[in-house]
Amino acid sequence: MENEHTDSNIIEGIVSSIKKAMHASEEYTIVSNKVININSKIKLDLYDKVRVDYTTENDHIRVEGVEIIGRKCLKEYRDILQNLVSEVNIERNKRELLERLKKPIREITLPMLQKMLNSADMLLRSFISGAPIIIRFHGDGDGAIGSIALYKALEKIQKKLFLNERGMKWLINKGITYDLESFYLDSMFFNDYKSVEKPIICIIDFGTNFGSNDAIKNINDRYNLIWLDHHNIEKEFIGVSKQYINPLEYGGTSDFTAGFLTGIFSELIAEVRIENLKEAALISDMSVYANRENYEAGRIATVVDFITGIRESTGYLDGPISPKYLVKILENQEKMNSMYSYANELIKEAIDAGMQSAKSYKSRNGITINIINFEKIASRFSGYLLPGRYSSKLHNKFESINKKSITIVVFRNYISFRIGRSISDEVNILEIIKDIKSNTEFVESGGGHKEAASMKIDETKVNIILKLVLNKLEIK
Ligand SMILES: [Mn+2]
Repeated sequence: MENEHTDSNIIEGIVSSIKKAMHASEEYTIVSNKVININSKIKLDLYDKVRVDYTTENDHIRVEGVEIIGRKCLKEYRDILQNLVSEVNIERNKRELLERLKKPIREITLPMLQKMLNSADMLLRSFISGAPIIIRFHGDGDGAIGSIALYKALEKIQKKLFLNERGMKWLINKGITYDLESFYLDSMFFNDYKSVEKPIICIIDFGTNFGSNDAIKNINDRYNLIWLDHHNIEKEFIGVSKQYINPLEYGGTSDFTAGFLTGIFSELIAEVRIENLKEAALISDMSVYANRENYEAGRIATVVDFITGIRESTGYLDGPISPKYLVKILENQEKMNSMYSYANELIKEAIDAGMQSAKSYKSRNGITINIINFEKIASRFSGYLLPGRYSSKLHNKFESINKKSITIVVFRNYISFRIGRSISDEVNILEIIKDIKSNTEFVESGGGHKEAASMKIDETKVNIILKLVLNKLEIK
């Protein structure tokens, strides 16, 4: 029986992905001139050609019947997928992107472009055909903003090509490694699927260190990895491969941040205008390319820093942090205003407190070193302002007094360093960290960029380590 709000439709296409289910009916992705996700009680196999009768009612799709009309339709599948991918038109997106890019970003982007295009094509094929995808982004402003950019791009494609929603997994990564435990969780998720295209793990803004090596070894070629990062590449790190994209490999510096890089990647994938987001990523990570005059981008950076910084236990957030959640907040002016002013207030108070409690040292060549114990400050600000994030903001303040400043923030077993740009070459903090690490037993790990670095230490040895650092900075 027809009712006037219901549309009856038929679609014929090829099964490209299966989500196994123990007791319920399995879920299938069918590609045709559009993509549809359905549940079916009849068991289907990959490359089956099927005819699906469905009705739509207020955007909701209900399957009325499924019939298998062909088997092993490999060639047809390939043609259909190719058509769908062509509809996205990466080439046109690339041309338009290149028209917008200016020096010096353009010079760094050009040599990375081929790798980005290959990755974009790979991601699109898996995305469109329903292969499982996990996107892990670093839980700071830069990483989270990168995830928003990619989310917007994929959402745009979904709206264009899909008849109903396409699920995927977005995970915030608080740590800086892609470890074995994460990999096991990811492969468990993938195990529920059978798909023509490979599952994809996409990593944004973290993981470039030897702690990720074990996971990388385990990935082998069952899964595709797309990796967008801008951290220093340790010699021991084995992850530099086909789809590992890092501006540092192409004459760029970490100022070309991962959120910004993911923004450009997203612009290749879909026609999205995300200038403010890209700029916000630069601001959030204190990049030299940041344009601090861009008020809207500054607001985004502050609010995303705030959201990713507060402890979930404070109850301030009403959902887990995902790009979908972040977009909802960014699009709500009222929420933005209140979070923005609250975050700014906290920053101001915390910075005042830090300036008052800092221990200052002066080197012979005019460098001021300020050491702050973050413990007391942290407890007063509900977990927002992680030590790293805090160091950057506090350091800006110290730099406005003396350009030649070093800010050292200590928080339990963690020390964060910020070095003024004008002195970062002569100071070489990465060398100092490496030295202390190889000459003592007190350093668990350390690294970063030459203007922003950190180390994890044996907490009971913090005073010895600070003394060694001061020594190396020629302060007795
Ligand atoms: Mn970053």
